[in-house]
Formats: sequence, C-alpha cells, structure tokens
Amino acid sequence: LTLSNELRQALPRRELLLHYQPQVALDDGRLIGVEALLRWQHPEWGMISPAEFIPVAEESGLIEAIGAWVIEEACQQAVAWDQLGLPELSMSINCSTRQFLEPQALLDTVRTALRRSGLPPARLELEITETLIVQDIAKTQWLLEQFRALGVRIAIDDFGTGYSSLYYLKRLPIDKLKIDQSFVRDLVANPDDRTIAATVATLGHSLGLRVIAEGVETAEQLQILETMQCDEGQGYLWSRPLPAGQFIAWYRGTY
Ligand code: G
Ligand code: G
Ligand code: MN
Ligand code: NA
Repeated sequence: LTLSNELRQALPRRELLLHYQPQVALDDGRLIGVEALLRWQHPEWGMISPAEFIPVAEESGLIEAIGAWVIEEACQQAVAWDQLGLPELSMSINCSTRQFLEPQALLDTVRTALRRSGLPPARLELEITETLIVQDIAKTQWLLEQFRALGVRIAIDDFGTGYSSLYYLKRLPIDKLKIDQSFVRDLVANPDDRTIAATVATLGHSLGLRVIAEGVETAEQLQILETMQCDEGQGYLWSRPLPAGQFIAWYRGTY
C-alpha cells in the first residue's frame, strides 16, 4: 500500500473530510468566518494530516481533483450553515502551489463551486503563501486579478515566513494578511516577535488590508494582539478545527 495509491482511492471512498476553525473579530468577539482544513480518515492508518498527503497529492497529480472537492464541499457547507441560521460566515480555503500552476482550471473550479452552491463570491477567501506567489509572479497577478473581478478575496497565509516582499504587496490585489503562528506563539515572552507582529499589523492596515493572527492560544496573546489593532483572531483559544457537526455545537454553546 503506497500513500499515493491509497490517496487515489480516498475521494471515491469518501475518506476525505473538512474540519472548520472559527475566525473571530477581535473588537467584539463575533464569529465572522471559518478556515476549512482538510483531513484524510484512512480506514487502517487513521487520521492523516494534510502536511503529509498534500505533497503526495501534488506530485501524483491528484491535487486538482482533491482541491476541487475541497472548494466544492466548503462552499456547500457555508450555504448549509446559512440555512441553519448561523451568521453569514466567510469561508477560507488553502490553495496549494500546484493548483496555481493551472490557473484556468482553478478559476473554473471556483466559478462552478460558487454557482452550484449560491455562495456570494465575497464570502469565499483563498489563502495563498508567499512561496506560491514568487514562483511565477506574472501568472499569480493574472489569476488574482481574475479572482478580484469575480469578487473572491485573497489572504496571504503564514505571512512573514516566506519571501515577504513589499513589491508584491503593492502589485497584487490582496485583501488580508495572516500573521503566522510562529510569531504569535511567543508573543508574551519575546519582544522581537511582538515587534514583528505589530509591524505586520501596521503594514497591513497602511495598505488597506485586514490582518488576522493565527495560532492564538491564550488570553495574554489576545490582549497583546488587541493593542496592535489586529482585526481578527484564529486559534485554540476559541476552538480547534472541528468537523461540521461539532462546529455547529460549538457555535450554539458559545454564542
Ligand atoms: O490543520 P493542519 O495543521 O493539519 O494543517 C496542516 C497544513 O495543511 C497547513 O499548512 C494547511 O495550510 C494545509 N492544508 C489544510 N487544508 C488544506 C487544503 O485543503 N489544501 C491545501 N493545499 N492545504 C491544506
Ligand atoms: O498553514 P496554515 O496556517 O493553513 O495551517 C494552520 C495550522 O495551524 C493547522 O494545522 C491548524 O490545525 C493549526 N492550528 C490552528 N490553530 C492553532 C493553535 O492555536 N495552535 C497551534 N499550535 N496550531 C494551530
Ligand atoms: Mn491556512
Ligand atoms: Na498559516
């Protein structure tokens, strides 16, 4: 049993699922969105992390089908929650480098998922990394402009851990920066991390972008992020990524 052979079967066997992690506005604590995080529940191997199988999916050419499933499923889930009376949540989806190498296919996938689900485009947010951006900036720019025209939002994931360039921040149509959790982890003890987080928040705001902190685990971290006027937070302080059913239960128990 090789990982790629098993992964090929994962979609038809319905072994893939999404977990959802809340994203919260820091000014009043309301729930404003979720990030969809892919999981693979293998019948023998148990739960496998996307960190393990996304690289395999990219190498074996399975990423397009898996990525398309993620986008479709996440859009459907967002609309299903509307119908259950939740606030209108934004849905953030992680994009892999390989998906961006086939821009027309990705664009078609997104358009189709929006049309089938009826999710308003402005509630869909694609998370991309700096590594992805720099691999082909002209191609990335073209694709991001198509998404902007469609009304879909773009967030830079793990901001500050890759090839951060002020050039692309100016040139590309981006909506949000996600302060990487490596800077949030030691926010209380490490003044350098505080400086970096505060600088990212100021930079983002100066460029008219929203800023979200990832990996927020403690009230002390939250308090520091509030002093930086960080707009949103995501992390275990509010909730771990949860299956859809548990997410609803968490929402009803919290709000
Ligand atoms: O939630 P977790 O720690 O397991 O996520 C591990 C990594 O997998 C993170 O870097 C996350 O961005 C990535 N990831 C999660 N879901 C997806 C997905 O649907 N597509 C891609 N390409 N990456 C994902
Ligand atoms: O690369 P990306 O930012 O998409 O991946 C986010 C990863 O961080 C996921 O694997 C998710 O499960 C994990 N995560 C989310 N919240 C927290 C947190 O508060 N603390 C830690 N350590 N990890 C978190
Ligand atoms: Mn992410
Ligand atoms: Na991240």
